[in-house]
Amino acid sequence: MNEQNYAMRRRVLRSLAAGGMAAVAGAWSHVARAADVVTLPFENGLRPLTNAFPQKGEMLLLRSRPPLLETPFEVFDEGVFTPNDRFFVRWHLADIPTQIDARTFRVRVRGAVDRELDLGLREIMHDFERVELAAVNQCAGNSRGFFKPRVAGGEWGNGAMGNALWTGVRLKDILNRAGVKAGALEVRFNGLDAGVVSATPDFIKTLSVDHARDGEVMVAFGMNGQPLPLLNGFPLRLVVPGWYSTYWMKMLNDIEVIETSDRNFWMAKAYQIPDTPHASVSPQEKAFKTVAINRMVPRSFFTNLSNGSVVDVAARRIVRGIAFGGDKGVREVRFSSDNGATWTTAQLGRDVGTYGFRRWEAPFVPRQAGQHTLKVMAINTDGVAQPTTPNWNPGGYMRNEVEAITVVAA
Ligand SMILES: Nc1nc2c(c(=O)[nH]1)N[C@H]1C(S)=C(S)[C@@H](COP(=O)(O)O)O[C@H]1N2
Ligand SMILES: [Mo]
Repeated sequence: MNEQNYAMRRRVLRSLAAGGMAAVAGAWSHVARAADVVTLPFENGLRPLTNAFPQKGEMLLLRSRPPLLETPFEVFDEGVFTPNDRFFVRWHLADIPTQIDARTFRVRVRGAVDRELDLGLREIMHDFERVELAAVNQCAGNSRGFFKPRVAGGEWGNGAMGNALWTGVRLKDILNRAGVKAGALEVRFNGLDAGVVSATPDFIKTLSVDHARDGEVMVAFGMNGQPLPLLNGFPLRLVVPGWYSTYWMKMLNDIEVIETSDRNFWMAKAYQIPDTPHASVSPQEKAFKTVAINRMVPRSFFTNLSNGSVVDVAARRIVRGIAFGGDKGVREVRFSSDNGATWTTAQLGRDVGTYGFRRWEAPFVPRQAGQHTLKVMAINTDGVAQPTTPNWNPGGYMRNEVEAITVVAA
């Protein structure tokens, strides 16, 4: 462990152990006053920028209650770690604690275990080996706004994702202390949030016992060297590397080992994808087999140029962006400056870990004045490449087609 990491860990530890409350003034139920707006490039893409949410800087506002906040895309050009105060926010249920006392917070481990556990934050932080991992947290519906035909659900641009250095303990170690009974099938996770009316199904997600014990799934209390922002799940959240963030339970306070296959609404009805390549069906298709959404797929983006950017004709410039491999690392990023006719291999930046963002860059010389369509494609270490055509499904999930932008050389 290097010194910087060590200092970071101690900071996280101190601020949590000092009994710091995630003191959050006021509620966010009122609509934030729009200082400015951003227009995402699809129908109904107008988004107010807001600064009104606790521990958050300027964000795109999709909804106030429950909060859906998108990261303005230029933030991703600043580095491979997404700052906590610009990290996207998504909640399903509107009853979210606005303050949590770190001294009294408990997480229970129960169900098909030899010993039920009731752990405070201090025990989580001191009794288990600490681990650290960079991983992309991406909403399954990231980029849903680009779906054509349009689908129901939060119309995100590309900013419902972020990469953080997560600090925490292995879920496996916690489960081992409880002793998972033979015959246990799955582990269910619940957080402190609830629906406003009791008819709303509580947000609960489940992983298989094997996945929960793979040694990578983490109960995290640190995010980029700080305690988690309240809206990102203070004080504890699940980190499920390589899987869509619907499984990354925030404000995690209940871990239940079960001997059956969970049929709760959020596992069996919501977050279902077609069991087809790229989770894709034609919009006319009605009868198809579905499965619960699971592993992420590779993606890549431009961060220093966007649609309509003006570049100097005949001048060499560096085009850059970010990529991630989904459930694997990034093997290669390819860049095209002629709308996909020819491709070159981009140079990759520092590897911060299999599941994190990876910077890429490539030189670009616009030889003629006028429009140039640029494309970028990531290929992961399994050899899975981004598709060149968009997928479609009624949930608006798992978009990962090759991104294209058109810039103007003048
Ligand atoms: N307790 C709780 N955890 C949750 C959710 C939620 O509604 N409640 N939403 C999930 C979904 S769908 C997403 S996209 C991520 C968003 O994580 P973030 O808000 O930290 O970016 O949280 C996940 N964990
Ligand atoms: Mo999500």
